Amino acid sequence: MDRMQDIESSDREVAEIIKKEHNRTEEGLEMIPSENFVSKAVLQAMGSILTNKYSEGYPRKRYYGGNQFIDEVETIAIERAKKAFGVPHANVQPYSGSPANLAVYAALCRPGDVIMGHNLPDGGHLTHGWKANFTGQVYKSVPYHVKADGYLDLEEIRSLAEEHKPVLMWVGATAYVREFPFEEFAKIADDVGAYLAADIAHISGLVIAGVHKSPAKYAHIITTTTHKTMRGPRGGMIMVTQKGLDKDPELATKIDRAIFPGLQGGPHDHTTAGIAVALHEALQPDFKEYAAQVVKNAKALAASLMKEGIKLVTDGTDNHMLLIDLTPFGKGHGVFVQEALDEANITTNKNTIPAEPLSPFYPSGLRLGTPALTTRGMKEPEMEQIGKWIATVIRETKAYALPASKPEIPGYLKAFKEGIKGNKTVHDVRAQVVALCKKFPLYPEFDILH
Ligand code: DSN
Repeated sequence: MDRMQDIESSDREVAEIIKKEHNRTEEGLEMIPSENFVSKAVLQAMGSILTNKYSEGYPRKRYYGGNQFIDEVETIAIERAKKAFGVPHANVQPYSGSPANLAVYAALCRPGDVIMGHNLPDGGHLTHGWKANFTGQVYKSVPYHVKADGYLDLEEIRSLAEEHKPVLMWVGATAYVREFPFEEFAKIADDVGAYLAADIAHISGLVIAGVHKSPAKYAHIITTTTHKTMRGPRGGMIMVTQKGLDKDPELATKIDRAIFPGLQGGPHDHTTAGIAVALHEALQPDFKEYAAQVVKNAKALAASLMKEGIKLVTDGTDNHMLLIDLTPFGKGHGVFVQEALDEANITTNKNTIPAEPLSPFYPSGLRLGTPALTTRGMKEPEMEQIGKWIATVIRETKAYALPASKPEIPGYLKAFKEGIKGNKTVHDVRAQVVALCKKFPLYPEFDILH
């Protein structure tokens, strides 16, 4: 596949950057739980001429001519989304997860309405009402939390909902490692008359494959990105469930209008094609195996890390993700570990933990996951080894501690980065990581670049 020939001759600078990123992904372990590697078929759809078209509106109701084939591709994507999630209505036009969530507000809430969502430092998402986000400023946001053990605090959620009577409640998060109790959320939302929106961005691939409970019976609306466990292009979708239509027969129309003309202009038709291809892949039997392996791998990685004495929030995982509690190494230690793992070609992200003792900027945890490694074909034996490497690198950071005085932090981190760059143990891990990655090539046809 000579995907890069033209760009190589026409724009060497950008071609070189893509080549460097390709090398980084081939030779490293991509463990950010919201990332994945798409198939060549999805890449081809994304790189297709469908990027050239304008198609404001919806199938057979467009504001531009020449949309007969765009109608076909959007209709296929919609039908596949409905089948994959068992819902009567799907909108595949949101540019990504955040715009999808904003459309839910635009459809259901007025400025000043009460909304409830999972608190950001407890693992929630910006668009679920965080104070620095538009949704925390325009609506009256009442955040709910997880308990000290890392599990959702359903008692608190019920009591806040009864007290504040939200118009809209979110269930879903970006750093929650246990199964979402959709049924319990639905009981609370129904009791207070709220709409329940399930943001399943992280777990949508697991839901399609049946390895995580589906919210379709419990929520009124489901939003998702398409590029995490679903393994499609970067994009978003909003689904309206039968329960949603029973509560409000106009709900599908409200959602569609909120996306267009409410928030967006022309949909990205090449992305729509990529989403259609990814949904087709996700509906195949081998995707079930893939998703089941993602979870098995996460559990194997959790076991390996815990055997090495590393503390995990909730002592394990039900899904694709793990959250390491680094407080035994010091508050804010996630900063050091993310950097040290980068040096070992293991890509993760620092993250807050429940009852975070410091801040989202200097968090005390590390978030990691298995979707991308599983796409490469790695299984339990590799997870056990990777757990040992991660624990080794974490231990190499134990002499470092964030200075109590904030102005001293940047200088200290600079010195740390230099120190870790020269660390022999971390470099030994990197050499072993590269050797492992060579056994699981990703896009070998891109060798044209080398
Ligand atoms: N950035 C996403 C994640 O990493 O979970 C959330 O939007």
